[in-house]
Amino acid sequence: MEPKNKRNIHCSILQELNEYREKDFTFASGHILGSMCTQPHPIAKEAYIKFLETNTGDPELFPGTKEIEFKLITFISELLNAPKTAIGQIISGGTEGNITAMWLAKRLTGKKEIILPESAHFSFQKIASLMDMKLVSVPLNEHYYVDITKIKDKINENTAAILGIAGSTELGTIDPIPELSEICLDENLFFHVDAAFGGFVIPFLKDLNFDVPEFDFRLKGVSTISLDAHKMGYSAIPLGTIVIRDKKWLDEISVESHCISSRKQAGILGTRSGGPVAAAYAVARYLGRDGYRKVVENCMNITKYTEEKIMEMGLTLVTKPTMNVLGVKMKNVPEFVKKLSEYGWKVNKIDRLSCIRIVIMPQTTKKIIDEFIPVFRKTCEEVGEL
Ligand code: 0PR
Repeated sequence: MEPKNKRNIHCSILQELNEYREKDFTFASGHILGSMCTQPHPIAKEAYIKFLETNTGDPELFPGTKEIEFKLITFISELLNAPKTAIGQIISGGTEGNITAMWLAKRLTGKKEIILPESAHFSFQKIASLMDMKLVSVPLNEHYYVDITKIKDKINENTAAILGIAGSTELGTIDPIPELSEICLDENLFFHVDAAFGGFVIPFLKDLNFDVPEFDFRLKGVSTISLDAHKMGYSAIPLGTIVIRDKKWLDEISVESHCISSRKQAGILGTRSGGPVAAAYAVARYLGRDGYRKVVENCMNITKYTEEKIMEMGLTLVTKPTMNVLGVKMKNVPEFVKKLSEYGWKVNKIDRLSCIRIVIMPQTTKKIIDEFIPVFRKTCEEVGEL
């Protein structure tokens, strides 16, 4: 039993935490409509708490957690059709995925230039700064994915890697990964696919017969793929993964570890919570491929519905949605977003494209969209968008 004075402190701390939490937006309200993260599936929450104290950085203490990690990596590797030679790593998310891939590319090639689409996630700017690498940007075509005809001109003797994006941050578009893979095979270049968002979408769009390109290890030129369970994997933050085509490459980003049970430690992080690992594994076990397919099908149906409602209003999209991301053109993005926020709804600003981003995540229902659309219209009228 807690002593009485401690019980009072306990209550007042929880009260204080509640007050802070009330300032936050919640996924449960449905009013977060621009984020690429999600309300975790209920089983994720149970699993997370159960594994709160575990550390996947110390497998001697937590061999059970390590086994779960292995099973999660196996699930992801199968999803990506990884070869037997491949190895997966649990990481914190898409930023670490990109950093790890470029670290590997730099170590394997000894070179420093990254050829990347204009739509690359801003984590590449961190990479340039952290690892003293040079970003060589390639423009997009009219469909808002990389203009494949502009890639070859950029390749030179300093090229360390090419990046392809399978589900862009801004619009959810997919670069021509098969063509990029061919170029990388021909030129013997390292090819990283950033599927942080799209990795849990594209395989299921394929199952649902959507016309989307191949993006995984069946393409022989693909070297690494990163994919986040805390985005469309319906799980809790932080949980990303990176799968590497050849396990031997891991030596390039491993160090000797003298004070923990495993001889070597690979990658960036040391101590890592097993909570998110258990959460992502529980969701993957619970949903399986069929469950994820249904989630994606539902998100795509609601995306279509939202698109229709937006078009009926007389607004235009930047491009037809490839996946569950909509870019809606606005004349004055900051003013619109500010006003909408005052009404309690959140979408994201994409200044570069003069649009707002709406992402239809697993918790977004048709009912939420029906509540949102009248507020959206009113806001547009008030700020002069309509
Ligand atoms: N690669 C791609 C294609 C991404 O879209 C993102 C994040 C990353 C890498 C980096 O992932 P981490 O943030 O997990 O390291 N894209 C989202 C974005 O910038 C991240 C995000 C998620 C932002 C939820 C806001 C939010 O509420 O929009």
